[in-house]
Amino acid sequence: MRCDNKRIWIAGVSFFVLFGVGEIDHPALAENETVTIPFGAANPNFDTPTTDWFSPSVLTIQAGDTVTWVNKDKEIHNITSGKGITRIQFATTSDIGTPDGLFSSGSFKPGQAWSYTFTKPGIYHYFCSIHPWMNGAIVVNQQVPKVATDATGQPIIKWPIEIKTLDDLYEADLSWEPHIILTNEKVTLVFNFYNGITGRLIESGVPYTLVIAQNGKEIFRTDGATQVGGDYKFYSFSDPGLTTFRFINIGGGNSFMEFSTLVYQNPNATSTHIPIIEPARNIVFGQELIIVLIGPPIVIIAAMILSAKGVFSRKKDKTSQDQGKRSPM
Ligand SMILES: [Cu+2]
Repeated sequence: MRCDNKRIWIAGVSFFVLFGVGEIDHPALAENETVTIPFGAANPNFDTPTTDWFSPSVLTIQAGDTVTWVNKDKEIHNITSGKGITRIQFATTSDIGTPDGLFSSGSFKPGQAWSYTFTKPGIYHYFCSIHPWMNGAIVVNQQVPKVATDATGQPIIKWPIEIKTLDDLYEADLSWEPHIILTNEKVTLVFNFYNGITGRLIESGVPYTLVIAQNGKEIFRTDGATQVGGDYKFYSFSDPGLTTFRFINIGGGNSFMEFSTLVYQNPNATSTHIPIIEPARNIVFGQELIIVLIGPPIVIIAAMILSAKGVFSRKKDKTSQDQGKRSPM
């Protein structure tokens, strides 16, 4: 029954891999932000008491958040999506700005407010069409959830994730840290391979190929082999989106399994940041064991020899110096 469920589940995930997911809404996590229209915003002259037409003039939010503009000026204003003009342009040209038709508040009086919910990531410019020098922008980032999610946006409740190959020959437990994957952050992917029938950890090396695909495109591929059951890889994503970890050629055959999740835009990373992509580093257990077993004794013996020599030579020097001091007497 467990296998059947998994088949259905993998089929479901594959559906989303093939056809993609639309917007993933997390309305429960949506927040409200406020932009103030300050006193003096209606005055285009340089003696106006305000320096900002909107406060803040650039607001960064997450998809799903609602922005409320509060009119604290003494005049009527509106919020119109599109690009306005500068005060210089206002004085020298007949240009009155270019609405893009995405949203428009209509006029609202002093003390009144108007709200708009941004559902899609992007940069939204807006202005007041009555006073077109009043420009502002809302930067909408993709929402980062509080818990890791699978490809459908459902929270991943149980770690590690258990997945099986379609032919039932292998089973894997898969985990990664940190659980919520953000761009430009090092992710450690950890996995163990089990016999799909007996459920026992396969301690002999199991070869595999790990393919990471994002938004339908392969972005990383590496060959590896488990050591004492498991292996791990490091990776850093440069782009957000639907991401699939796919293990193929497991055991040198046609067995494969995959898991899809979502990678989110890192709100703290700049777009110029260069991602670190670390290639595979296998745990070479035999070698590490040798280092652990033989390393410390060699170091201890070496230290003993050196210190013994050091003490001996210093004592010898001291003796000869003492002798030298004594001889004139
Ligand atoms: Cu205005």
